[in-house]
This record gives sequence, structure tokens and C-alpha cells, in this order.
Amino acid sequence: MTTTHRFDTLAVHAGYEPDPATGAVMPPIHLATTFAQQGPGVHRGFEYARTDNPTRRLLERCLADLEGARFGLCFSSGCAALATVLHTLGPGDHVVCGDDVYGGTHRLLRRVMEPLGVGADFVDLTEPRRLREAMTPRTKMVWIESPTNPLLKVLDIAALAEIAHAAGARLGVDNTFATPALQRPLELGADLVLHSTTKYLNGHSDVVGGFVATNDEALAERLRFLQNAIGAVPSPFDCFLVLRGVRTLPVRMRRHCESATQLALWLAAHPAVERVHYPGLPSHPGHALACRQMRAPGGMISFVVRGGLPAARALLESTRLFTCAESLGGVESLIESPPLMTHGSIPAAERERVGIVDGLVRVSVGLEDVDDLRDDLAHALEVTSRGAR
Ligand code: P1T
Repeated sequence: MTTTHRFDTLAVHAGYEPDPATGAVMPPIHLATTFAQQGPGVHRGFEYARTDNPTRRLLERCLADLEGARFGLCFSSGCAALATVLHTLGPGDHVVCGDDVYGGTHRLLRRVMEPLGVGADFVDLTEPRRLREAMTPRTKMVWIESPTNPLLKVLDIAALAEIAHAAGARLGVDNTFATPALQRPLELGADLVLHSTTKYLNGHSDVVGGFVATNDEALAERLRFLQNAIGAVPSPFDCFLVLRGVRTLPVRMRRHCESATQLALWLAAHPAVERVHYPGLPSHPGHALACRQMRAPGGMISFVVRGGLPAARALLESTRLFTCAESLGGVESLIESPPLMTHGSIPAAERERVGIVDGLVRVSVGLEDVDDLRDDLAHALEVTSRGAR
């Protein structure tokens, strides 16, 4: 098995060969917390399970291969992964972050890192030149999502990498929404790629986890040190589950994308819907860039319902198949209100400036029959608009 295989093959095989001792085609889950040493410091590569663990090592290799990376590190959540990455920075350093990011990313920068002396500015980076304007001599990191959460903006990763590098900063890309099945940021010039493996990579809504990959050896070494020192590592069982989930990632992503495209087109023509954000729609401002940068537009859609917050609330209370819940990327379809739920930790004025309006609703399109999903939204939108009349 080599990394020259095509993506679908890699997804099935990366990181693991049948066990030479037993022939087992799936790896064992190594639950041991400590490993016997022949003498102090003399061992087979494993000492203590926070530092390294055979099941985690398999997943790290697998996910790094999928991102086309030399190095990969797993964490206990996406937020833990980002917190560890941000600890490569110190007082006086500055981050330029895309203005539309997961609420927890915003919270980590504003309320955890800023009091520690790491400044952050949140900037709309859909026009790459805005990055040049926002960079200061102290900017060490540019942090983006593409597509963004929740507005599905598409950012030009290659152009932003060039600008960041010219000023001596690193570009980190949160690739949670796209997954490596659709987009590989390191190949576009990013220095770091991050995932909440809680989402599509695991894909079954039963693990919270995070992952970071890089090709920069010195950075990987620093992250390895911080991973052990901070200790926000995943359990071996969770690593096994993510490894298992990843095997079907390309198949799942194809279906997520097909169904989301159909639903986005249908929503865009619905009278109760004011506006649809989906990179697969030709009317989306980032559509051409998405066609260049991504293999397909993804399984996430957000849209604005007419009638503001009361209408959004009624919609979330009226779906039967779409479950009202945070998170995304699982086999089941979810619906949520960013201002009330995932992005509630961002101050209202800042949310409004970014465009996270009260009527915004986000859906994670699952693997159910797309006609059932459309019928469910049709029924719920009918109930919602009846209430508004
Ligand atoms: O939940 P956790 O595994 O810690 O991952 C945080 C995170 C990081 N990056 C992106 C793009 C994310 O969407 C998330 C988590 N997001 C949700 C829970 C959500 O519903 O948007």
C-alpha cells in the first residue's frame, strides 16, 4: 500500500496492512496505558499512552496519508487540536482569522488566547487582498475555514497561502466541511490542516475528536511536544472508530454532495426561502473557485427563511426527519440555528456584521433518501409560512 494510490483506495487501506501475526484485516484496539521497557528508556517505540499509542498512531498515519501530509497528530476534539496549534504562538503574536468560522474557534481566539497575549482580528477573506491589509508585523498565523461555517463562503487557499508566506506567516486551514475527499489544502500551499474528526471523517456521530496535519517537520515536532505536554489526546477506542468511519468516507461524501446539490436547488426556488448559501449553486459568489479548488461542493447548506428568528425556530420545531441538533457530517440529517446554537457564543453585533442573520438555518444533509429529505423540508416550510401568515 503506497500513498500513490487513488483517494478511494487510500481511504480503504491507508495506515493499516493485515496484522502479520494474526492476519486480522482490522486493527486491534490497544487499551494499555503503559508499555513494558526492557530497561529504563529501552522500549519498542511506545512508553506511555498519552505520549503515543499504537491505535492512535495508525489513525494518525491514515489521516496524514489522506491529506497528502508527512505528519499527522490526533486530539480529543477539534477544539483541542486548535488549542494545541495556537500554543505554538506566544504573547505579542497576532492571528488573522476568517470572519466566518465555527463559534468555538472564535471563542478560543477571543476568550482564551487573547487574555494570554495572542491578538486576533476577524476579517472577510473572500477577497484575498484583504489579508494583505490585515497583516501586521506580528502576524504569525492566518486561520481559515473553506467552505466556512455557517455561511459556506469559499476562500482562495492558494492565494491566501502566498500572501501569508510573503509576510512570514503560516496558513492553517480547517478542512472539516470539505474533508480530504473534496479538497487537500496542503497541496494548495497551506502549512497546516485541521479537522474536527467528530464530523465527516468519523461520520457516524459517535466520536468527538480532532486532527492536525503538516509537511513541516519542525512544526510537527513542536506539535508532538505540545500534544504530549497539554495531553488533549483521544482514546484508543475513539481512534478505532474514526479509522473505521474513514473507510467509507469517499462513498459517503459522494452521496452527501449529490443530495445537498438537489436540495439546494430546490430550496433556492422555494417562496419561503430568502437566500441559499451552497457553493454548488452557480449563483454562489464562490462557485467558480469551488469548481477549481474542490472536487465537489460538500454536504452542508445554509439558508435564510423569510420571517427571521420566529420562522427559523418554527422550522426547526417542524421537521420530522431532520433532527434539530448541533454538529454535522453524520449519516443522519441535522438542522440547526447558528445564531441560537453553534454560533451563540459570538456577540450579536459581530454575528450580524458577518451576515449570520436571525433567519439563518444550517442543514447537514445526511444519507437518507433525498426525496424523503425534500418532503420533510417542504412540510416544515409549509408549517412555518402558515404560522407567519
Ligand atoms: O466539536 P469539536 O470536535 O471540538 O470541533 C470543533 C469544530 C472545529 N471546526 C469546525 C469547522 C467545526 O464545525 C467544529 C465543530 N462544529 C460544530 C459542533 C457545529 O455544529 O458547527
